[in-house]
Amino acid sequence: MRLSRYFMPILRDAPADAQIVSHQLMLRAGLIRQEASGIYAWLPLGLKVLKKIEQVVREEMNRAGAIEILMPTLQLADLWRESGRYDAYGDEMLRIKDRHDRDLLYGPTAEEVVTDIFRSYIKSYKDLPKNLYNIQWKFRDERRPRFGVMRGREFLMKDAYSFDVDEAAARKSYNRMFLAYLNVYARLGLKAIPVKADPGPIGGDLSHEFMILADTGESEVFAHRDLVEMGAPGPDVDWDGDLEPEVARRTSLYSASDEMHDAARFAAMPEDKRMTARGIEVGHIFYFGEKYSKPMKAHVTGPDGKDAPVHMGSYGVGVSRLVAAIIEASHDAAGIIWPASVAPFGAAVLNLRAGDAGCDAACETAYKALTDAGLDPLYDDRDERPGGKFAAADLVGIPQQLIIGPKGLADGVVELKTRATGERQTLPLDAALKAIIG
Ligand code: 5CA
Repeated sequence: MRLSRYFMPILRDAPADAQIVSHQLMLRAGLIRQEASGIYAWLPLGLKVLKKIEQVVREEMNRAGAIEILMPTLQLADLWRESGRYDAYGDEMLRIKDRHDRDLLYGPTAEEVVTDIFRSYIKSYKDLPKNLYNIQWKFRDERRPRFGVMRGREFLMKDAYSFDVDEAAARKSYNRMFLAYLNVYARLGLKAIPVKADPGPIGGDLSHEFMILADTGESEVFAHRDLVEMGAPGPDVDWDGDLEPEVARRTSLYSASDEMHDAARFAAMPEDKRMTARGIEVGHIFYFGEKYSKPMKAHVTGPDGKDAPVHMGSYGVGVSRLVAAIIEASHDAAGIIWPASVAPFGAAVLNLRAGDAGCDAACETAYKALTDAGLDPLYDDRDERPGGKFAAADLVGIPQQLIIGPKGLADGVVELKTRATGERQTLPLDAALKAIIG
């Protein structure tokens, strides 16, 4: 992409009402624009990152055996009357009437819709387990939308729903998602810890939240220090095998959100292992058995020939919140430092004297080579001061920056800057391209 033709509206100053660094940087780097309280337009750069996060989530869901569908944003109130949640959900639900005076709502989650789909087609335990997921916009009329997309009203969620014949099988589905989630966050360059959580209005009795540690997090987290360093299981998990030991290795170490905190158990741990921190909740998983399948009559015939409600769990990832969470975890005074897996552009070419024949030719060569290598480079071909170009590339967080100017070219060299470390190397263009492309 040539920056002179792109749409990347950079702001010199963050609007005064942006309180946390990720919100400030998302506005300054031109990732989002607020359209209404808690409702945002995604500008080109923000959309690119959002799509990349979405794709990582999708790949890890598919790997763990989940199947993608797409459910509508607007749902029938009658389905929620069946489950008993229509009145219980309260003011967070945006309620709408259509021209036939029928009650609709903008889905805050999709347990009812997916249960309705399931019960229409699946009647036998032989078709289980199933895990259906979608990546779709949700709406919750939050009392205090704040921190930009961190707590929005309209937000993008990946929500998966598992269906099993009994509790033991449902536990296996839960374990698959538990480990798949750790892989998602690791691929996004994040250290996420699972903490025992309160199921809240989703219901059920087994639940974990996944927390990114950051001072600006809205939740308080208590955990065993070793859990932070334990890392993800990696892609080679045998998803059909027994995952209980791998999950138990993590859940046996103490961790809890403030609602579930057991101060006595925490105090019993060695002092140097006790960690109290702030966390950003980037995922939440639940096992709730028959809570929806019973009232909504989503039954399957078991091996004994008897009909019984299916056992369900649901599994959410805050996809749009993750854009902000990654920035909270990875930035410096100059701007965002994207992990390569979600960077909006893989590399930048900075032309320090646009219009100079030598600079233009070298930049075009670099731009073509990086494009051909699939790096999706951003070429800053604007007629701008070098300082402005350096600042823009650092602010929007391009991982590898190729700096090409007349002085260097006279000596046969260019500069290669790595955003994360600030390290600069001076080398011939060919060698620099090789270093980026590999
Ligand atoms: N039905 C379940 C799981 S599919 C569910 O709705 N879970 S949830 O309420 O915990 O939401 C899942 C994830 O969505 C949360 O972990 C959080 O990362 C994200 N999320 C929830 N509310 C918001 C919000 N207002 N703004 C941005 N992200 C949110």
